[in-house]
Amino acid sequence: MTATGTFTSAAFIRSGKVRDLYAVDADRLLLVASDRISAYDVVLPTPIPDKGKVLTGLSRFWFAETARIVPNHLVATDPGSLPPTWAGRAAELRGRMLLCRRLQMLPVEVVVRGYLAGGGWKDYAATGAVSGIRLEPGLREGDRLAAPIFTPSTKAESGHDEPISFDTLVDLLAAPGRDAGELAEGVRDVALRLYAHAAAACAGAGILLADTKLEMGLAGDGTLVLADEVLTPDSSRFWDAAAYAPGGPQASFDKQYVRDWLDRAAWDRTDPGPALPEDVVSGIRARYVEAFERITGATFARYLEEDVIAR
Ligand code: Q0Z
Repeated sequence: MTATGTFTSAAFIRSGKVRDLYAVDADRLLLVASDRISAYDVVLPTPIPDKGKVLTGLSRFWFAETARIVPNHLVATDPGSLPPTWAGRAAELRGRMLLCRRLQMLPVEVVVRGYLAGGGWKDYAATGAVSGIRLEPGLREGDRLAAPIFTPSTKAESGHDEPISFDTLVDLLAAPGRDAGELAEGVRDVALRLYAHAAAACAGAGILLADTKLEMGLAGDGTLVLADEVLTPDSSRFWDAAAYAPGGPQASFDKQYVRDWLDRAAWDRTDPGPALPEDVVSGIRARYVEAFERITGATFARYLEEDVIAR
């Protein structure tokens, strides 16, 4: 029984579809973005090289961009800032890790929509409202909303998140000695300001930010903090402005290439998905890299180089 082995196995908390979470110490967590890709809710057996680094690079970009709007959980990105027990994993972590402050996570998904897509479109089509917000009649799938809307949802352990009204959000945020109404208003205000800032930045890069799912938590002193990954293609819908054609489903900037290939592969969308051929893998990788480069204005090669130099 080595100290290293003991710590490493004790540190693992859980895996999401495409990310892994570890405990570093009492007040810090490590988020590691893998190269796994999911499509139609199934994790495919073929990884996309550098996908985890692209998404981590985008989160890092947005944390820096939005720090004036809301504090965030990011502590460090350099493997050298981890305790010595992690030294053997530095190479695999570089560029894809986020060392974070451990927060008391809010038990909801914080969603903002600027366009009608996905679950928002389904709810509107069925009821004329999304998360209890009644929208003007006659909207089509993919239409831009007159103003972005805050549409929180539950955090489902399995299956899909359910939309909730603002009043239900207040109920879910209730805790002794806390003004849940004020907290919910703070969450909504920060979420709408984050969306407005990011949508404007994306628009300048020819990308429409259709919607985004954020996670927030509370620091020990009660401060609202932005957490998890932010404004990545896995947490947001990015559309190519040049191809925008409302009145039906929009092509996803990053995933359309894999979805189009899967649609032709006659796969029934049950686990396991089919292995991806090499040319499809490189095509998907190129889309992720293009999203990174358009949004950040930096080359992905430069991101990788800068990350080799420990900072
Ligand atoms: C994020 C998740 C992942 C699976 C917990 N700063 C924080 N403080 C407390 N908890 C979290 C965070 Cl980011 C936290 N998740 C989501 C991430 C794999 C699930 F990498 N869970």
